[in-house]
Amino acid sequence: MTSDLKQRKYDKVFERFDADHDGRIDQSDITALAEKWRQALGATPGSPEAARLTKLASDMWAGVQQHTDKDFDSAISRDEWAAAAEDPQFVDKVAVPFALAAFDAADGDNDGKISREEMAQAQTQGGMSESESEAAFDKLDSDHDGYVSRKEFAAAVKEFYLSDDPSAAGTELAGSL
Ligand SMILES: [Ca+2]
Ligand SMILES: [Ca+2]
Ligand SMILES: [Ca+2]
Ligand SMILES: [Ca+2]
Repeated sequence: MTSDLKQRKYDKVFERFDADHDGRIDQSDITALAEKWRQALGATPGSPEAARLTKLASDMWAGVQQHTDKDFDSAISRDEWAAAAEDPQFVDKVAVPFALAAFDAADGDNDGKISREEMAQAQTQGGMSESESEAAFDKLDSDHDGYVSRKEFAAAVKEFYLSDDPSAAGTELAGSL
């Protein structure tokens, strides 16, 4: 049973990834996603950092398609997305990998953690204000060690998808990555 809040969250995520708004997520949207990350993080086109972001996006896309693209047309339709969202494995197999790719993109120094600076750079370029980015960081850094770990981030993503509480930490992600 999918609540209205969950349905809205799933719809919002679909719309975020469907960059050209044609109602399907396909390779062109993933290319646009990698380009958005590249601009947000200030990587030069053709640089190793830009190549790293492109690879992150395509690896994630390959994994996500396996669990969503049931008719093998290399695109996720809204119906396929809605069907996948009903699968108990959706969060682990689709939503978390999608979100962790964005996490790894923001982790510019590749130490497996997001510092306050890395978060600010990724998010303020993405349209978040500095204070919104600070607030999101504080919620995500649940052990308050000054870094958001992959584990903390994955936990927040799961909370975002599975919780019906609009004030849960993961809900911050809806306005961020
Ligand atoms: Ca599209
Ligand atoms: Ca399809
Ligand atoms: Ca880092
Ligand atoms: Ca932490």
